[in-house]
Amino acid sequence: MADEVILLDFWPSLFGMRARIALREKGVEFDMKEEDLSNKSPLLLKMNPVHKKIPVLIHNGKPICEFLIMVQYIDETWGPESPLLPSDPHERARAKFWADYVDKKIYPALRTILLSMGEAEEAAKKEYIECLKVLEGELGDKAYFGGERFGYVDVSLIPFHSWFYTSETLANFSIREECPKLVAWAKRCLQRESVAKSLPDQYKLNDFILSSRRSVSPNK
Ligand SMILES: N[C@@H](CCC(=O)N[C@@H](CS)C(=O)NCC(=O)O)C(=O)O
Repeated sequence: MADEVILLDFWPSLFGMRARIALREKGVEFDMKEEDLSNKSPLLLKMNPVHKKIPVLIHNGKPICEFLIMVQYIDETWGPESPLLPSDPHERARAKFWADYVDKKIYPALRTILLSMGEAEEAAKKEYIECLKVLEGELGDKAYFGGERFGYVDVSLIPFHSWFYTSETLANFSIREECPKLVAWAKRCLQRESVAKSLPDQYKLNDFILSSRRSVSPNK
């Protein structure tokens, strides 16, 4: 019997995009079920009763939650010929370190840029650019973070590309000027079908973010 693979997702979600990319890199066919996060479905509440968050991967009826855990599961279950995590333990630890850096540093700075104004926004913008530069230093002259092969750190970071336009216009800076190598890397990633198919249009996303932002913060 063929595998049944369902992804509970929400189109603007950075974490959802990561899951889509990882599955597509492995050539896994899946059914993407769009969630309304203001009115979560009984299936989401049943499959992720602890965090109640997307993405949730449901493989033959069994849920896998939290992206880091999910990507390891995907890597171990499908497409051994195209691994996302390195097989060498030290290289694997290094990839996890940088993906963790993206979650701990880039994600919170981006959220602050989107939700705040004035000094807090300025500080977050500075932090965001500094952290992107640190990542650019780690990338160096390599094609991808892991070298020649697209992998875990690339999957974790590339969804931020679809939010670049909004963060640049809100905080008034140019990522191209600040981090040219990172922009070239993003262009390379976007040539991959797995990425191009999984990232939403940046202008559609911008409209969505601005309207959500107005409902969260009436001053903006
Ligand atoms: N740590 C989680 C984060 C997932 C996450 O933050 N999901 C958000 C959408 S981007 C969500 O479902 N939010 C709904 C909520 O918090 O109620 C992961 O790695 O998968």
